[in-house]
Amino acid sequence: MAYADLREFIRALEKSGELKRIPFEVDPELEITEFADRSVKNGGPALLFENPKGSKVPVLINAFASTKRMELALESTADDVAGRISEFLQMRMPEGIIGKLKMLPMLAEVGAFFPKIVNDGPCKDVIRKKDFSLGDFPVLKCWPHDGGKFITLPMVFSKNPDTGKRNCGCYRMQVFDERTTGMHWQTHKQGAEHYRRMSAAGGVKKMDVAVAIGADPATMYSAILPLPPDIDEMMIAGFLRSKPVEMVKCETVDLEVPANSEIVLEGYVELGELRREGPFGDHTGFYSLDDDYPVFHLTCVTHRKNPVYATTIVGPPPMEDFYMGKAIERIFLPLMRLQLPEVRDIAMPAEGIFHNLILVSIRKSYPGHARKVMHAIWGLGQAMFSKVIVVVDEDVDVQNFSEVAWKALNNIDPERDIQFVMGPIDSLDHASRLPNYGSKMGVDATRKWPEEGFTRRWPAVMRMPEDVQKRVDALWKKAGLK
Ligand SMILES: Cc1cc2nc3c(=O)[nH]c(=O)nc-3n(C[C@H](O)[C@H](O)[C@H](O)COP(=O)(O)O)c2cc1C
Ligand SMILES: [Mn+2]
Repeated sequence: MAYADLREFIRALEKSGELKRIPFEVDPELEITEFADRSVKNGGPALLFENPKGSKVPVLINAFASTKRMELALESTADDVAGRISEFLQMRMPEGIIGKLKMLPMLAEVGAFFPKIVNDGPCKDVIRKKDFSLGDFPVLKCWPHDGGKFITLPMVFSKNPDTGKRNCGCYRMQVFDERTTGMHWQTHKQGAEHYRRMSAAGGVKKMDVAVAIGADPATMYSAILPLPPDIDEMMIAGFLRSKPVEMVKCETVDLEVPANSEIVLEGYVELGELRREGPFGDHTGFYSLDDDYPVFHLTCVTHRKNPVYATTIVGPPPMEDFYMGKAIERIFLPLMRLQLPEVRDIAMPAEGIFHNLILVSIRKSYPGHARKVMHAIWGLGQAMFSKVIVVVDEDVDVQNFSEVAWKALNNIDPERDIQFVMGPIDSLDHASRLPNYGSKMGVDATRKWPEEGFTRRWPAVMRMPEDVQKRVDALWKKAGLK
């Protein structure tokens, strides 16, 4: 059964022993970060701060910060979600009337994922068009050198002016004052694309934006998914929760938001207006330096009665976003394999913070195959940011990082097997020669073939035969070894 809202998810976390309530006062300035950081690194629970200093609104953090909690959020393992996606992708119209009839319920299920517009919802419990202030909410100052307080887990809604399609992305927002924030959509993201298109079209000065904070977990999670442009995150959220997301119209802008949202900020981004944003202690584990980004002006705040403020912190890995990203790795594998069936598995180790390192195992079928896969990944949506791609043969378990390091390092002749390319780089990369543009490296750590010019012999990995292992099992005990 899909969670109706964030509260139902909080209750589920609590019932599973995955949530700790903190009843006493804790400061949203730095102290909550220290709590959240320690908890995630010690395998601790999600935290609900019931009495954050300076606000009546409780703070929820680390709600997705473990494999178990991601499973609770998605009501299934990420692998099962991947399995459901594979099933849908393989769905073909069977032959004959009976077969077609059997398909109908499945097709109906697909239709049932589309978001539904409803007239009212809990996010409209309180509507404030005049007397509202971001100061009412316990927005965190996350790290000591941060430029201010940041809303870190928002669902930012905007519309593609050319197609009318909705987008929802998670882009942090620095609080500038009671009614103004930054809008940190990086240049490659859909919010930034909508902004560019509206600016280019001319005629209007403002871009409508609505921000929802806190909703049922599948809807919140959909905001970070690297979906192709114009694919509605709310439809994918409906698929994830097997129930349509109910959307309700905003009061002051031409957009809809999830009806079950805890807090909604309505407003606009003025085209052409930029303001210094940052620094911000980022998910790279380094501060992102300050830079110019668009400005979000609030026109209205709506919220539930007794809202909960959902947030996260990022920092030296692993943090909450690692677990969210790990589920993305699993869920998107079948989609990647649609284009690249030779890919057996992929892994993004925490230390690689997603875009710095991707390990890929392939079934190699022709000369240069590993390089083809690298280029394909560099051409695949947000995987374009992959700074280092290591490609190994299918007998290497990419989830076992020590095996990858061992075999890959043995298999390469560096000068021969490294591929450098230039291209788009993640906005958070602080080492690239220019912002958003720099070099990437592919490592072909597959076994080399004669067709690739390798004519020496290739040795086998040594392994003890099973019968020897079994004999020694018995002798081992006999020797009194443990
Ligand atoms: C906690 C968290 C914070 C994020 N902050 C930002 C951000 O400030 N700016 C940004 O462009 N992407 C940020 N992202 C990544 C985007 O949410 C992600 O790339 C998403 O796929 C963008 O959606 P879009 O393709 O619809 O633009 C963040 C992700 C997470 C998990
Ligand atoms: Mn999107």
